[in-house]
Amino acid sequence: MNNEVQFHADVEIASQPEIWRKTAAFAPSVAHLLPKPGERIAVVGCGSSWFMSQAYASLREAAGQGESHYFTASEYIYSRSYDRVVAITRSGTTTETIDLLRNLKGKVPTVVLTAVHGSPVTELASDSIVMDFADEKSVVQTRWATAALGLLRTQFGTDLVELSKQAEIALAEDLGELPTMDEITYIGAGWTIGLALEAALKTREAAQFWAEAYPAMDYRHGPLSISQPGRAVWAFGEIEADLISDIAQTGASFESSTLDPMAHLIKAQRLAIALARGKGMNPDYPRNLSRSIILK
Ligand code: F1P
Repeated sequence: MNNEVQFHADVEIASQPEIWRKTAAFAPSVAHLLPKPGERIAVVGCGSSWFMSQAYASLREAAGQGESHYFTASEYIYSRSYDRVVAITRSGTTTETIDLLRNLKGKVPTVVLTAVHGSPVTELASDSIVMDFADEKSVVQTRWATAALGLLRTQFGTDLVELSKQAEIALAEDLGELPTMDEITYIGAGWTIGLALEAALKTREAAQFWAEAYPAMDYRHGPLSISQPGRAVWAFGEIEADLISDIAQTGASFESSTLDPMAHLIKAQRLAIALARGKGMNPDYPRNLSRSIILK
């Protein structure tokens, strides 16, 4: 037992096994609202919701379910045509996502994943999936992001109840020397690039900590120069042996896991909070950031 302050983020991160089980139970009730196999889709969001969009789009295309593009909501390409657009937004009030859904209304079928009943996006989207049980108090998203991606992963046969056991393992793992690093480069391939980007965003938001993220094979094309002793490279998913040995030659620490990458992300979330705690920061309320970016 320790006397550390418990942040909302601590509680929300620790609740992920339970939230993933709830998501598994909820998924069949909304499966008919998700894109059908063969549809050409775009997936959109901002911040963490954008990175989950990227992960989902990559998984869906790799699963052979159809061409799947991803955009941060402000960069949607209107000249392209899609059978359906999926929007992810915890708050349902993010300006760029609202603007996009307003522009698409009546032109393209849209479905929004949000945590808030009656939020503005639910008025604009053709269909809404509301996962209020995954909402959060912390400004920094953790369980929302994994619940949203988890729900979408059920389309490809992922068993979230089974994954919740891996989440428990990630919650119990020792962070070792990771909180003493002065920089972390997160890498991934395919859908785990979205997880790498999300992990780096967590440390920046929660702890103002220097973190970068790249596709694993592109890490050699420059980012490798940042690596040195006292810094770490963190891989989500399998990384080829040659790359691991190139990382070792830099003297950087290397973190990887045999857990499902979404469970491994939990360890990265925990690290972000540990880094914030170590700097005396409150990760629930990062400077210059609010729960939802509402412009104007
Ligand atoms: C997206 C987002 C978060 C970020 C912060 C501000 O929100 O950019 O990723 O951590 O909370 O908003 P949303 O559209 O998912 O509500």
